[in-house]
Amino acid sequence: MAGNLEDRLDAIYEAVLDYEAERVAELVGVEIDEGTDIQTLLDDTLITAMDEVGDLFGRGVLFVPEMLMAAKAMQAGLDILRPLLAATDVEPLGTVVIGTVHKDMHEIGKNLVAMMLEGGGFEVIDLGVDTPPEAFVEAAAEHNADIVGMSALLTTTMSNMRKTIDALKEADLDVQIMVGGAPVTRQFAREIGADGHAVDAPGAVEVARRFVAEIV
Ligand code: B1M
Repeated sequence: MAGNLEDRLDAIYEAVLDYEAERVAELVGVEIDEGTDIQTLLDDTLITAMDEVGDLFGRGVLFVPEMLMAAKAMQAGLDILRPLLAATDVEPLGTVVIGTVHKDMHEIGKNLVAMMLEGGGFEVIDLGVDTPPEAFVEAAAEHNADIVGMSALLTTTMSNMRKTIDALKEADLDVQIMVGGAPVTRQFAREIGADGHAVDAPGAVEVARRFVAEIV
C-alpha cells in the first residue's frame, strides 16, 4: 500500500475536485480493503471535497457544470460506501425527502441539491419529478424525515409548493421545509410558510445543516 493514510485520503479528496469518478471509486475501494474507518473516509474525503466545491462555487470559481461533475465523482465514492454505511452505526445528520413539485419535470437542479445533501452527510430520499403533495406527505411520514425539500422551475408550478406545504401541515408532520429553484424567492418562501430557502445546492446544504442543528 503506497503512502500514509493522510496522503491516500488527500488523493481521494483531490480526485473529487478533479471530477475523476472512476478514480474516486477505485481509491475508495482500496481503502475499504485496507479497513480504513468508514466515517473517516466519508468525513475527510467526500464531504470535505464537496464543502470545498460549494465554497468555490460561492466564490464564482466553479460553475454548475463543474459542480455537477464533482457531485458525480463524489457519488461514485458514496455508491461504494452506502451499503457499508447502512451496515454500521454511522448516523446521517438527518433524513431529507426531496422532489420536484407536481407538474414540473425539471430535475437537474434538484438532483444536484440531492447529491450535495448526500455528500454533506444527509440521508436523501429522492422522489423524482412531478411529485404530488400526498407523495411528499407519505414519504416524509414513512421515512420519519427531518426535512422536506421541494424544487420548482416553472412559475406555473410554484403554487404546488404552497399546496404541498399545506398538506404537510395538515398531516401535522414534524418536518422543516426547504424550497428552491430558479423562480423561487426568499419572499415567496416566507409567504407560503416554508422554513427555509436556498438559491443553490451548497446553500441548500447550509440550510439543511442549520435545520438539524436547531432540532438537536
Ligand atoms: Co424548461 N423551462 N421547460 N425544460 N428549462 C426553463 C425553466 C425556462 C426558464 C426556460 C425559458 O423559457 N427561458 C422556462 C420556465 C419559464 C417560467 O416558468 N418562468 C421553461 C419552460 C417554459 C419549460 C416548458 C414549459 C417548455 C415547453 O414545453 N413549452 C417545459 C415544461 C415541462 C414541465 O416541467 N412540465 C420545459 C421542459 C424542459 C425540459 C424537459 C426540456 C428540460 C428539463 C430536463 C430535465 O431536467 N431533465 C428543461 C430545461 C433543461 C430548462 C432550462 C434550460 C435549464 C434548467 C436547469 O436544469 N438549470 C431552463 C432555462 C434556464 O434555467 N436557463 C428551463 C440548471 C440547474 C442546475 O439549475 O434548476 O435552477 P436550477 O437549480 C439550481 C437552483 O435553482 C437551486 O440549486 C440548483 C443548483 O445550484 N435549486 C434549489 C433548485 N432546486 C432547489 C431546491 C432547494 C434549494 C435549491 O431546496 C429543496
